[in-house]
Amino acid sequence: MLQPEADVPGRRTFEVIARKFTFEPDVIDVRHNDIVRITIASADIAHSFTVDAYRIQKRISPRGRITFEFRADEVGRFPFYCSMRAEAGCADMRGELIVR
Ligand SMILES: [Cu+2]
Repeated sequence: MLQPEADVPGRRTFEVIARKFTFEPDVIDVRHNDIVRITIASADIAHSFTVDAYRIQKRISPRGRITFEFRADEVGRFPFYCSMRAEAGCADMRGELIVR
């Protein structure tokens, strides 16, 4: 019998709100090799969720939401940020992915 996805060992699920000009939460803290599922919803304009070290570059439409998954296969502390520049404040949207 299939388990609900949230019950799969090693899967971590996060809901992130992107809004002018923050991510909430701004820390995503996981264990090495967790499968990390992130849903990001924009409360206003288009934003991105970008983690260079993990080659993640996701665009969220105005008031849109996206879900994606990756394996946290590299240990460390990795900045994430919004790469959109239509509004200057997006340059201040920063957070940290921590893989322990
Ligand atoms: Cu932004």
